[in-house]
Amino acid sequence: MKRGLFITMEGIEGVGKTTNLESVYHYINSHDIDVVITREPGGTELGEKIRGLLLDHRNQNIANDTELLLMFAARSQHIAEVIEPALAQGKWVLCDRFTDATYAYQGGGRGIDSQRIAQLEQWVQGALRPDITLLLDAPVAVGLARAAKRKGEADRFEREKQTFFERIRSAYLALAAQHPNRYRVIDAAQTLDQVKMALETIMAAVIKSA
Ligand code: Z5A
Repeated sequence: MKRGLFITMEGIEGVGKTTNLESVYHYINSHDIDVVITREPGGTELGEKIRGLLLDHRNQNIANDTELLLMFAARSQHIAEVIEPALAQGKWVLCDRFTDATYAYQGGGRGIDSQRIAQLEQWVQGALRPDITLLLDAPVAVGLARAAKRKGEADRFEREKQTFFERIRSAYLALAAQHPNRYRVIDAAQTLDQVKMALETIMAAVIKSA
């Protein structure tokens, strides 16, 4: 059986990942492709518990390395329980964030050496890497303004300063430049309809060449 395609969606806070992931999911599904939608940190019962620890703003003293290791602990379970089995069955996997978020947030944002992240990536994932990464890119002020309109308490990451998110955006753009074959960068400052159209154009080409 042909292995499925592993597609990830990335971007800073509030750029529209969750909103657009749904439409990408429906677009792929409408082409008779079996696709699993999931997210990180999380995606499994255990992973969602780890997500709760990571996002809880009351956990103010989480050390940077602890945060990094918790991301990879959740990811390890996610790969074993959800991602690998689906890909092996020929299903496509559409994931809201993956290891590029670790390079961007824990690397760019927190300042952890990317070599250390690469070691964990190798250990936890072996050869598993996304086939396609959709990067929704917008100025930090745009993402934060959109996120601010949502109801509810800000989580531990959302309470960070604008400069934290500027470093993350730069890290994402550097990753896109480093992996031009895998990355598709979409201007997420456009209207929702324009972003949706751009994503559908990209996905049409991906489906055609799959
Ligand atoms: N994290 C990490 O540090 N390291 C890792 O390895 C991983 C994750 C995997 C949780 O992720 C946190 O985990 C995340 C990074 C960290 N923290 N932060 N920040 P998450 O993905 O669940 O959380 P998030 O980035 O905060 O997602 P989000 O805030 O839900 O943003 P979003 O999904 O990109 O945005 P959205 O909810 O789809 O849209 C926000 C609002 O804007 C909403 O009202 C939309 O209707 C509106 N919107 C969206 N697009 C548009 C356009 N084009 N025009 C106008 N309005 C729009």
